[in-house]
Amino acid sequence: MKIYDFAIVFVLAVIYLLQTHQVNSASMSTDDEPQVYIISPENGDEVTSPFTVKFGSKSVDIVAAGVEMKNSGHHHLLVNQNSLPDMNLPIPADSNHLHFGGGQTETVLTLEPGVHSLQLLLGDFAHVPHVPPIISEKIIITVK
Ligand SMILES: [Cu+2]
Repeated sequence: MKIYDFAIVFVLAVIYLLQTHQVNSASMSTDDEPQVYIISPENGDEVTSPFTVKFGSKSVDIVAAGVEMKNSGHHHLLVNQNSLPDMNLPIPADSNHLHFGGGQTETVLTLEPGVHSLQLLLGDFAHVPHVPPIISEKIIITVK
């Protein structure tokens, strides 16, 4: 009888541990993962220059460049890039790699009429992408 009771407790404990583990891993992969995304314009939008680009973020703090803080960074907007910059080096600074080192969460862009791509990449205090990189979906817009 005692062995039987022990077996039931053991089985219940295993079921409890399995359920707890499943709940934890599910919440980690969805809610806690740092993310950046372009709020507007939306993929496929037609816009007129100049237009505002709004940056969104989740589970990461947006701070100014030079501020060394855990789980933080500043936005970089990649304009018309078919390949990503070297993830081990500071993100280049040019007209196709725009830095928002003041911790800005939006900008006003002027682009030539035509089709353009926009993508956000977060950089740390030294402008280096995180490991793993925190990068948005790439959106395609048309400037009229
Ligand atoms: Cu930067």
